[in-house]
Amino acid sequence: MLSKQKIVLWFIYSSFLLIVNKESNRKKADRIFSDTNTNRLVWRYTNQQPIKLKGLIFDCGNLQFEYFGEDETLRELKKNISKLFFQAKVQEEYMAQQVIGQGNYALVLELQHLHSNQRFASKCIDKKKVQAIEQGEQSVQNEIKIMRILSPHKSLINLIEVYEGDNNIYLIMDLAQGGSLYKEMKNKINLYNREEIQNIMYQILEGLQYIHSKGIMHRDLKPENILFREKGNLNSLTIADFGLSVEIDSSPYLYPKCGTPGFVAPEIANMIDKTKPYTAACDIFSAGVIFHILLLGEGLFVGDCHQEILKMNKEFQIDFSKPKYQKLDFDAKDLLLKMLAHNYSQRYTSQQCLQHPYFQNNGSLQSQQKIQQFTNSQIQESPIKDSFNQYLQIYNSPNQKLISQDSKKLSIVTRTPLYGPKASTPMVQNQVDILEELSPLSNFSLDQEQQNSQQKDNNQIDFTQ
Ligand SMILES: Nc1ncnc2c1ncn2[C@@H]1O[C@H](COP(=O)(O)OP(=O)(O)O)[C@@H](O)[C@H]1O
Ligand SMILES: *[C@@H]1O[C@H](CO)[C@@H](O)[C@H](O)[C@H]1NC(C)=O
Ligand SMILES: *[C@@H]1O[C@H](CO)[C@@H](O)[C@H](O)[C@H]1NC(C)=O
Ligand SMILES: *[C@@H]1O[C@H](CO)[C@@H](O)[C@H](O)[C@H]1NC(C)=O
Ligand SMILES: CC(=O)N[C@H]1CO[C@H](CO)[C@@H](O)[C@@H]1O
Repeated sequence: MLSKQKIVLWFIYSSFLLIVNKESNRKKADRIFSDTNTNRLVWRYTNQQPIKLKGLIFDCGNLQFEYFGEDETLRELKKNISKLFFQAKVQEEYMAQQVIGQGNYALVLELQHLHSNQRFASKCIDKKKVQAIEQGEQSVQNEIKIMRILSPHKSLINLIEVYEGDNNIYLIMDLAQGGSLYKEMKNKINLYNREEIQNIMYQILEGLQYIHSKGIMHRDLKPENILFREKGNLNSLTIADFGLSVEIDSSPYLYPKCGTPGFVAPEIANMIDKTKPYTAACDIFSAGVIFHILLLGEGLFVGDCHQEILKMNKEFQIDFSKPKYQKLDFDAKDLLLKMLAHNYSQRYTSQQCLQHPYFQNNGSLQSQQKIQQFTNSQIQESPIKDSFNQYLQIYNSPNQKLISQDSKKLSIVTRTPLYGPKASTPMVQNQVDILEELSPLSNFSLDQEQQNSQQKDNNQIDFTQ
């Protein structure tokens, strides 16, 4: 019985792969936005508690599969094909808990997985809002594609699966419960000590090494996009937000000139020919700016507004002979300069950075295993604490992202601040407009169609039409 079922499953799985391959020759595998309701997987559930999987329906062109099986096997199948398909009816698998973040066209929620009770994050992307943005659909498709290439890896926020409802796309991801590096820096009352900086930078560089090894560049590395999996654990760092990530060899890139003022590499900020490829070295520059903030408590380019910061950024107004840099120890300064090299071909790679004496020095690898509390840092109040906070205040005022199709200038697209003064977390139930598809599951029942199909024999495939 079981082996027969395995054979049938194998058959379904191979058919999926066949269809996907055929589809990708003809069209994109995931036809999101356009032609909704096709190419989606609809799972069927039992109506007993706890709810179990009992089958699936898959529409593709004029083929329709219907399959019934055991929960355990279907779970395995679900995992196997979650990288290939958009699924329907997110509310049957997840229950919304609370809002944890917000972007211009996406709301990030904490979800509870009904099957495992595990917590996840979901980026809920409003399809209509995305469609109104230049190349918006393409950008969402790209984000999903990149996350699928990269997942799973410990240094990154992984994409688990994707759902599509009538109004939203749901990217189900690992939940980072420790907030962002940005938030962490804002709450910090003194500068980081050497060990903390080594820890943070080592993990960022490890993440980048992996991303770059997959032929991808992040392009928007900054403290807001560095998250911690666990509260109070500096060693649980992960890289998030692949919204601007692209494949390095896919030039001309989607949004060729993009990044954040103060973090964007000079070769991107000053780019004239938007069809010209650039390299993963742009991420090293941004990581170098983060390193700079951690070491000195202020940004590399300090200005009164984003326009001013961007101008300094483009003109590369840096003077490493300033007294503040003399205070740095040799290794730290050396690594900093190698990461911030103006000429991208002279910038260190992530691999070179990880092997730099700065990390070999004083047991940095050992310290990675150690769990550190953010709060009880040993070092004394720093005299440059004020500049640390000053930088963060400037930086806090409107959070902006650069996206420009025009190669002559970098236009700034303003986004909702991610970490403004935090309003009390809105209850999910009140976000009806955005969350109509993801209401807390209080009321699950099988619809008529499902009840009818329940009578059918198990282990069967229907090809209709
Ligand atoms: N996996 C996650 N776990 C916890 N919080 C997250 C997660 N993903 C995003 N967030 C929160 O939501 C915010 C917005 O998400 P992000 O992916 O950066 O969206 P956008 O690209 O619109 O800025 C993040 O800054 C972070 O605070
Ligand atoms: C899932 O994938 C694994 C590895 O490719 C395979 O061994 C297994 O049989 C698959 N299971 C199902 C139910 O498709
Ligand atoms: C950048 O560095 C490379 C390698 O060292 C060198 O060949 C190139 O001329 C440099 N470019 C500029 C603009 O200095
Ligand atoms: C279940 O749904 C019905 C209608 O959709 C509603 O009237 C009822 O209050 C719901 N019950 C619960 C427990 O939420
Ligand atoms: C492992 C190691 O070498 N630890 C040393 C790090 O540096 C401090 C002083 O800065 C020493 O006290 C530790 O022994």
